[in-house]
Amino acid sequence: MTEKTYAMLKPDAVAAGHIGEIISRFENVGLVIERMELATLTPQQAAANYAEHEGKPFYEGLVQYVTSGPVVKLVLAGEGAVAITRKLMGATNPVDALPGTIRGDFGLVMDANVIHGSDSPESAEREIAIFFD
Ligand code: IDP
Ligand code: MG
Repeated sequence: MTEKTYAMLKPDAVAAGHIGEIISRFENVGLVIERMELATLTPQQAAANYAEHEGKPFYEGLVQYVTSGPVVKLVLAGEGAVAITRKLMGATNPVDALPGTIRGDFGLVMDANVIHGSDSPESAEREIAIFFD
């Protein structure tokens, strides 16, 4: 069965006008865009997506950030979609993300790190259910 992952261009990427450039990278490697929607997350959706981080010092700021403006929600499909997407994204902190990765090329600070991607097939299934019918 073809693997699916959930990816999301965060508000800083959308505000900066980088939707096309970022989505091209997924298309370039052959991932298929199965679902795509521009929307502003509800606090409930943000909290559900980041439930594992509740209570951490950055949690409140993270929920504020991801609900601060429109995001692009994506379901990407293809062999190894979860790992390939994480590889294209780069390290969580743009300071550590290599040039050529999405966070390395479009991000500067951890507080606005451009993109989210599921970290496992199980997370992907859970996250797709949060964001798509
Ligand atoms: P990931 O997005 O690479 O999977 P996680 O550790 O799951 O990284 O963290 C989720 C998100 O929380 C990050 O993408 C980032 O937006 C935010 N975040 C994580 N750690 C910090 C931090 O120390 N300061 C500010 N934001 C953070
Ligand atoms: Mg994560």
